[in-house]
Amino acid sequence: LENESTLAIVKPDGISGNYTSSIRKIILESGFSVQKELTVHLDEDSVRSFYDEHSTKSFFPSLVKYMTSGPVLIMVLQKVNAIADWRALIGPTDALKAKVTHPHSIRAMCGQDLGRNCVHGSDSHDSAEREISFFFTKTYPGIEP
Ligand code: YYY
Ligand code: MG
Repeated sequence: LENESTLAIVKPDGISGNYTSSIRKIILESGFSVQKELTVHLDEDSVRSFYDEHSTKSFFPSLVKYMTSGPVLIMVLQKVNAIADWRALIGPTDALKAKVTHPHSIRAMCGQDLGRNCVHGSDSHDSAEREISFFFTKTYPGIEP
């Protein structure tokens, strides 16, 4: 069993709703270490590029608007099985459904609905690698790696 890294984001509603410390507590109590973190107000081009896989979906404009509506906290989390375990902790995409089916999940705690679900988690090993390098490289503007 080897350590694995995944990308977590506390989205704008998570920050503005003051859920950051609760989320960080859950992260640490669940055995993750926070390898890297940065708080940044993403611009539209960054969000479009980060969520490129969804660029043709009808919800894309609202996703871009939401993700640029305020600062986000971006973290690299590490533990054994980090990718699947973080996805399990955050719960299903639709926070309204999460409140019913996964009431102890992070999205149930701080999300509002399908779009505004307060946290992100990489969904696979390939996504985790892409997403971590997206933010934590010298090419991302304004970030000191
Ligand atoms: O990986 P996850 O965040 O759980 O969901 P995705 O299907 O990758 O969608 C990314 C993001 O887009 C989701 O967190 C909320 C938003 N979204 C939406 O607003 N409406 C949808 N029907 C699906 C996703
Ligand atoms: Mg996804």
